[in-house]
Amino acid sequence: MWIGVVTIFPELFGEFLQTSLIGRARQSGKLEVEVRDLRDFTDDPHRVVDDEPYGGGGGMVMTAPPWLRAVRELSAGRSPSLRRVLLSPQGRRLDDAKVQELAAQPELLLLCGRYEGIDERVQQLVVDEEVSIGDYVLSGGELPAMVLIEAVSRCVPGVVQQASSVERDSFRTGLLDHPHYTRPAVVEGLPVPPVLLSGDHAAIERWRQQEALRATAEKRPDLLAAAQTCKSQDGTR
Ligand code: 4GX
Repeated sequence: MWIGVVTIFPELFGEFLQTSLIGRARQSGKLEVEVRDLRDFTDDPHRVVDDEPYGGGGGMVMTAPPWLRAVRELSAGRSPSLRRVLLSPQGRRLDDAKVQELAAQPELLLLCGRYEGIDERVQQLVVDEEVSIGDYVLSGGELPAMVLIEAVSRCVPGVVQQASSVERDSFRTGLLDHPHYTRPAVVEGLPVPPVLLSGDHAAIERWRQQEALRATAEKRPDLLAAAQTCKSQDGTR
């Protein structure tokens, strides 16, 4: 999978792209990430990318021309299915379904805005969809882009070594994860649930399923309700 990123802070992506799962996915060639500086697409010597808003009101707005150049230059020679995604609080909220949909694309181009946002005509001309990572305000689209890259990468075949761990991930099953334990067996007087030491794999599986259900009912009852609706809609009850 190829992911392009346009930002005025390309350095923010450095360590992130070299570390752990993403670093390995890039080294193995399963993932290619091309981060470009928006300022490289300006034509003035001061590399200015913002201006005052028409209508006043303070704050600054990113100007359209560098974005149009950047998106068009990075799109050239890419597949026609390239999805151009703007990260913004006005976008559709990112969830597991959207992550899987984006991961199924061979190519994504992520636009990371700053300030009050980007001239609206950029959206009209070169953006396919707007995605938000949640209802809170950040200072730029870079962290949202990293969130999206990390979530999407996990769905690219071969990126997560153990495919079963992706299938078991919360949300893929419709449930939250069950609790996890590792050594030592007792932590400040708290023991590991004995079933996990029993060696009875069927009993362990039942316990995990039951704990996943319990955790979901307690922490995210809305997920259980949604899973019920899905099941009754697809007719499997
Ligand atoms: N989920 N922000 C983007 C500037 C901006 C505004 C409008 C384009 C259009 C955010 C979020 C988020 C803050 C990133 C404003 N760029 N992005 N930035 N929550 O809060 O995605």
